[in-house]
Amino acid sequence: MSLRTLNLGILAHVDAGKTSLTERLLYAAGVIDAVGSVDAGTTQTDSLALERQRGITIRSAVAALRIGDTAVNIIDTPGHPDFIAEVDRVLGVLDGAVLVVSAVEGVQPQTRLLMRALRRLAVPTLIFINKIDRGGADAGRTLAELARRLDVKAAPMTRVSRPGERAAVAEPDTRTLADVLTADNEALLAAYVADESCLTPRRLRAELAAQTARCAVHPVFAGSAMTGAGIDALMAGLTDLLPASAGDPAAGPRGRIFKIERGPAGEKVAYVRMFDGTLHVRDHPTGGRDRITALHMLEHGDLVPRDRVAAGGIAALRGLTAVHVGDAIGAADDLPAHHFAPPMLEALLVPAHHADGARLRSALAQLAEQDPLINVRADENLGTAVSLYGEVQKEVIRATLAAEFGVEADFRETTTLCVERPAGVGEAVERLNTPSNPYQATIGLRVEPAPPGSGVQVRVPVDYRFAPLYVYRTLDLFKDSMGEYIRDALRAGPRGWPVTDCVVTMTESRYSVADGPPSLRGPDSTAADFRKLTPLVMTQALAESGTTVCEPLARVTLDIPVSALGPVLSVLSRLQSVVADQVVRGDEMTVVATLTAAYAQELHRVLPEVTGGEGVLESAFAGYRPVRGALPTRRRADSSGGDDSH
Ligand SMILES: Nc1nc2c(ncn2[C@@H]2O[C@H](COP(=O)(O)OP(=O)(O)OP(=O)(O)O)[C@@H](O)[C@H]2O)c(=O)[nH]1
Ligand SMILES: [Mg+2]
Repeated sequence: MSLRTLNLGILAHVDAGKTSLTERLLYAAGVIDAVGSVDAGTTQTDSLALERQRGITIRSAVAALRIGDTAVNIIDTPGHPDFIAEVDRVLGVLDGAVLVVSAVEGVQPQTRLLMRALRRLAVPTLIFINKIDRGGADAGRTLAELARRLDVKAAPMTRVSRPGERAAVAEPDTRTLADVLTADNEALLAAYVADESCLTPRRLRAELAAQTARCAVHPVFAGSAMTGAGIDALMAGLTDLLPASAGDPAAGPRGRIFKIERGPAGEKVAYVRMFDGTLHVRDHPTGGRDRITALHMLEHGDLVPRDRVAAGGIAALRGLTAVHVGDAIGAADDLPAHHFAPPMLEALLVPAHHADGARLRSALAQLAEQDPLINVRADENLGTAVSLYGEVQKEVIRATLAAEFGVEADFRETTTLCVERPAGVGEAVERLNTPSNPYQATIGLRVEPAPPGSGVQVRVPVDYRFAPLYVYRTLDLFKDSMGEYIRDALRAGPRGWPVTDCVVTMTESRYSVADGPPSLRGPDSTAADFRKLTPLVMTQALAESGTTVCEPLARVTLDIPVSALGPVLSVLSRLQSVVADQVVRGDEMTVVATLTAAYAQELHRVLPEVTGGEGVLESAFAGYRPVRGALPTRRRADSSGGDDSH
């Protein structure tokens, strides 16, 4: 029997029951003998100590099960908005998803955010209305919310009876299916009108799978992860309605690293999803010197050693010491890097004990492999800045540092993460054997502004005669290394913020050797000369171009009772927001406004107060805008403590 593979993401707002559902599916498929509980800290996928203590998922985790002839890799993701980056990394590796919605809390802002991302990426998605056993559960109301607030075409697959009781059941019921499916399919509608009996259950199911695969429809199941109600129908849906992974095992390897963790001996373990081709133990998949020393695949709850992973599969690879989360294997670079907003906050981390500075930096460097947003700045004197989504993430980082690395550290006050854009063109050069140049290298750099949102582009149009190939071995390696030095140098512009939206071109390059012509004769240039000279030249080029400090903007969508409009508008005006839209629907209304990210935080804080707890806020990144008035300079860590006076 040949197995099909389905890489399935479980996504939802915080506490909707993703981990409990994953656990229930593992149980139903016979992978585990007893259902673990989030509350007791005994589930398969909340395996980190901190996750177990807090009953909240922090990192995405993979589990495997088999339903009939389908091998399912389930990726349980965190629901808290602070950990959205974990979801981001997973989105690009999915064949399908289950979006969980609680029958009690209903559709949340995070649910909308996730659904939009799933639809943007065209990930076929089933919806599971969970917690039908809990008091206050109402599957019908939740279904209506799906249509209204998620704006999706839902195909109800089950009917709930005795909601809100432990004995609640969800039974297959597809009476409305024909209506839903014929709505957008003229041919099917015509056939249906001509002869109702032509829509056999089999034909309906096939049509449903086809419409689900192109995200035209989302089948909606209901049930309870806690009691197991509705789980059979959901499992049947996973295999019949979601498309398995395609891909050619004989093609060139293409894959993506979506998770990195440390193994028991502290070794790096990289999880790859293969799209095409096959990777074997002892392959060098990253082009560098790193080799796969061991390869494990998830089977029936265990990681089993294997000698290869083929298209469609997920494997844990050892030996790839230089990989980062998000890296592509082979030509897999056609994915957008980010599906959600970048973090808009940053805080400085300061060791509680002065002597722990170096240990803190090395611990953070390790965490940064697993979480690329942890931003260990190049300059030691600037301290260690961490990009953040919110307060919970701060607590988690502190607790992880203490528990896993034995380093106590505290966050300084959180600030908005600004960026600097070059204000014009700037050019600088440092030449060999000149008094101002302390290093054995010539480097010229030009920095030019590029369109907002374009990030950093580096060009090194240097030919082999001017690259020290005895140091870098190949011209490509030299160009890659220069790119790295330049990007490093751009991590802090004249005002301390990362420089972005620019093109940097290397305009000159020379090296010296002992027997070279007089002007280039001297001690042999080393990699360190190029690495250390780059930031000096970059600083001069940026001083010439000047930079504009820009702050992140948030676009907020507020759902509020009409009666709260007055107080909400007055808060919005105090927070210098620009109101873009107001729509009234009965006694509810939606207000859309744009404001700086710093104020969006404040709005979040005061919203319950001004709306009697009824307001719901959804906030999205809306680009950067030049800061008006006094320019904020990025804080520097002052490890002697206390003094923040610059
Ligand atoms: N009554 C009832 N409780 C449930 C059900 N599913 C989950 N819960 C409870 O809801 C809480 C959250 O469950 P989790 O499975 O951790 O939710 P999650 O979506 O994984 O949460 P995060 O990963 O932190 O976003 C726990 O207390 C569960 O016991 C359900 O079907 N019925
Ligand atoms: Mg969870």
